[in-house]
Amino acid sequence: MNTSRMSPNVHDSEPRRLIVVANRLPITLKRTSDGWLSEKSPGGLAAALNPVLKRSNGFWVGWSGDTSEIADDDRRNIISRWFERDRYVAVDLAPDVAHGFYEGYSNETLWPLFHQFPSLLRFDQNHWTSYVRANEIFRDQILKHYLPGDLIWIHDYHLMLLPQLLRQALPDAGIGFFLHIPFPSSSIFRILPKREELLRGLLGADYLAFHTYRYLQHFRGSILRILGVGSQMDQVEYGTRAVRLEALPIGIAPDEFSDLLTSDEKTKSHLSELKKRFQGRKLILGVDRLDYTKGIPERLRAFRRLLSDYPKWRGKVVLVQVAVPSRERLRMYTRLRREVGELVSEINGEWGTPEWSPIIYLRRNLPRAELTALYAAADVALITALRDGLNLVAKEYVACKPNGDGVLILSEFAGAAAEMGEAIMINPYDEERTAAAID
Ligand code: ADQ
Repeated sequence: MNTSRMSPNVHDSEPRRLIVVANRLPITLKRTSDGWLSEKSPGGLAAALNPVLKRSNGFWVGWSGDTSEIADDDRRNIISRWFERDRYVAVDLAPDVAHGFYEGYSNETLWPLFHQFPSLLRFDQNHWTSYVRANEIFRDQILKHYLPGDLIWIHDYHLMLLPQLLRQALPDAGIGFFLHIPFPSSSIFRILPKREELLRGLLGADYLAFHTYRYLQHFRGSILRILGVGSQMDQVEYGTRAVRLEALPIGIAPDEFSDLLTSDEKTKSHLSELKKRFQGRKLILGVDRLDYTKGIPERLRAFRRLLSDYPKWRGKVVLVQVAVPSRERLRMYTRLRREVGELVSEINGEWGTPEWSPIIYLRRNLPRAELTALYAAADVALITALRDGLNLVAKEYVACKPNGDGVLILSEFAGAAAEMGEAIMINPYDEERTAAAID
């Protein structure tokens, strides 16, 4: 994102300090029997933002993942080292606040509703109270470090009240907000208890960005129907302020993948192993967080359909499904994990032979080198999200296929479909046609 767009009077020669705010820091604090352990978890956002943070002398505010509430010297020292070395500011959340905020309102209320699964929505007043409290704790931590002229850039659905909370304290601050998940249509959004509070929370920003125009339009529809606030395509007049609106799909750094493929020995050796192993067979790849929005059971059933309806593919095709467990404290996620495990063994049991397993299932996080080699080796990337803000896997796959020798099969319900019109589009609920698309 070009941060200068948040405010018209930014000079490129003097970058304003950027304060990135996200639910989690790209580092985790863990208590072990020997004391405290810091573990970096470099995701795409961290890789993209760390250089910008350094250049602007800014910092990143987020939760450390630790709720132990033990304020000993070692813990304090680690956290102050994070700030000095990495420019990371840790937000501390007590266990009950963290649970109600993260597992509760964020992931049992907002996540299912924003992905259009209203029947999965669970609302609990205590979770809401924790969500408000957590957003206030984030505000307080930012206010301790804020200097006039700083740009505050808030990420995602965990922090939808924060723009307004900050606006009340800092009427002139530049505040941007980016939503990484879909914004649902107003007919779905209005189901949400506390819908007015969330919309007012967002309108505290002076810059709001979404992955697609469709989400932006849904937001405009919601503020009109729920708050009676009209808007233009790219702007809302709210009170005495203007809030800019923009569709800005997130990108990846393609060089990070192509560099590994051309210059990293580990990646190259994984790739040649894979090529040897799958010689004479087509390799289909699925890569996801284990989340019900990603349509993994639907993908497995479409693959089963391919094997039953197109016998020529038996023994000739392998689906490698890599799924990293997530949010395992929520029942929906443990249920999904069981369902996926059962489907994989059913399909392998039904169609496999002593020489061939139709599905290889890896339920873990893969190191970048292995993931990149898999992307490069795959003949097809199969993305069957039932709803997805964007889907970075689609872009990562294409980045690993510089010669165009792969096929992207992409759900029309992933935000990436709005940008990647050359993919083969599928409706993941339509098993028969998804199988035909794979064929
Ligand atoms: P996610 O729901 O996490 O992101 P996605 O965009 O696909 O979904 O990003 C997942 C990332 O994790 C990718 O970079 C992928 O390489 C990596 N990953 C997934 N499984 C992995 C595995 N088993 N091993 C290693 N790496 C793995 C949210 C929204 C998306 C939106 C992004 C960015 O839900 O819609 O695209 O934020 O805004």
